[in-house]
Amino acid sequence: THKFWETQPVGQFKDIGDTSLPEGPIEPATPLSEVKQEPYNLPSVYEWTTCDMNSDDMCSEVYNLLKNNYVEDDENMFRFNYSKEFLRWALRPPGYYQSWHIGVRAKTSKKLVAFISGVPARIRVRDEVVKMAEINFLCVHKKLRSKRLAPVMIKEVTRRVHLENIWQAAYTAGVILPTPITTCQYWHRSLNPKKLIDVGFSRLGARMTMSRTIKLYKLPDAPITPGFRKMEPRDVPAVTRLLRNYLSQFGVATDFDENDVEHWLLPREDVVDSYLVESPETHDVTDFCSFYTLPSTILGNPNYTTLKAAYSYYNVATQTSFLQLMNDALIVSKQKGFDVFNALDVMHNESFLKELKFGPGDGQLHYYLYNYRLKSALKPAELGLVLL
Ligand code: NHW
Ligand code: EN5
Repeated sequence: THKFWETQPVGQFKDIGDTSLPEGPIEPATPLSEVKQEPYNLPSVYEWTTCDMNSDDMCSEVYNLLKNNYVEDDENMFRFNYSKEFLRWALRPPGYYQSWHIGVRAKTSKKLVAFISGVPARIRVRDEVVKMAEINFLCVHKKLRSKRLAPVMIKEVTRRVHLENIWQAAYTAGVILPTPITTCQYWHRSLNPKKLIDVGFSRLGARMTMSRTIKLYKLPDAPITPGFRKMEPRDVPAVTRLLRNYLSQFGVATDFDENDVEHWLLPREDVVDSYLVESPETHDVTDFCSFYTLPSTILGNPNYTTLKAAYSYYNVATQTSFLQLMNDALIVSKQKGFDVFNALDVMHNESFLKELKFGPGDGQLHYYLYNYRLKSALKPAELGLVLL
């Protein structure tokens, strides 16, 4: 039933619960000379292209493919609309490989019809830090679906990752594949309830009026915590220490160094926002929160075209309560014009979701590792990794 995935070095459904299998790589690394040197064959009407995300034209082509063909919710009411600046950020972290930004074109028209990408990352699994690729933005044009193009693209990105002597990968999907390391729930906090209801993102609760609903979700105009401010370049060392210490408690987590923190967490307008609490007494950085900007196109609504969503990224509370810290994140995101604040039940997020009036969504996010077996699945709260 998974003709492709059954052939891949991933945890298989039949092996779930088999404690005799060891934790770690499923297949050993091979000498680079044994990695296939030529690209996989595509159906003859298509050709491979490497996408130079530094080029405005290439970046626009990828942007437009995704804008029109990427992930939708189960009722096809919303479609992710990652911005060009977001894609540039997501695809060019420290040490990125242009060869991992892989497009497929129609030979005759040269139109970009499919895309898949990888970026390098260090991910810690238990006690071991593993060099991996984070695979994202797999997309095949709507008119070319179900032709088995995706397996060829996955094999090609795998080959190019292997050429850099990297043998593991991490990825997420809304669909169940063999086999998740954990399954997370999406939660949503309304910031602009009237619009969310008007566009069908949420519904008026039972025995609720619009004005009661608006009142329910009202937030203060400015953050409450003394010393709460935007992160700046000078904060990179302190934020890195805070985050590394926090993430060390999770079974699977990203291993951020200062370069990573500078790239992934320094604020970039309309891409990523980071705030911290600087103690007014000691000037220590004691708490941190961040979120990224990912709008969705609202499909077929006469009054609105885009839903502005913030997604919880990495958060650490040591002196401020998690509740107050994330309430301040909600306050600043509301001030920035977001309609909704989304979060997964990863890390310690459970501790604030219900109290801050998040509600569970209809979507789940499954996390996967390629060529790395875990003895057993994790709880979402044991995961210290957020993919974009
Ligand atoms: S998840 C978002 C994926 N993209 C979308 O959902 C966009 C809308 N959908 C599409 O564009 C984040 C197409 O439906 C896609 C499939 C392209 C999804 N992951 O070509 P066929 C990511 O980007 C399997 C993995 O006929 P299609 C993460 C499916 O199970 N596999 O289908 C990406 C079946 O295999 P099976 C997926 O609908 C991670 C086969 O594809 C999948 O025209 C990639 C059917 O192919 C998904 N999301 O195109 C893996 N969706 O065995 C990275 C379907 O069941 C692995 N399939 O027969 C690591 C690689 C690096 C390793 C390095 C050491
Ligand atoms: C990852 N890099 O289904 C890419 N989103 O709940 C792949 N639902 O927005 C990941 N269906 O529940 C793909 N409103 C997986 C996600 C795909 C997108 C997706 C879900 C996540 C979503 C919304 C809208 C549903 C529209 C109809 C939803 C309810 C909100 C409500 C607010 C008030 C309190 C209760 C909840």
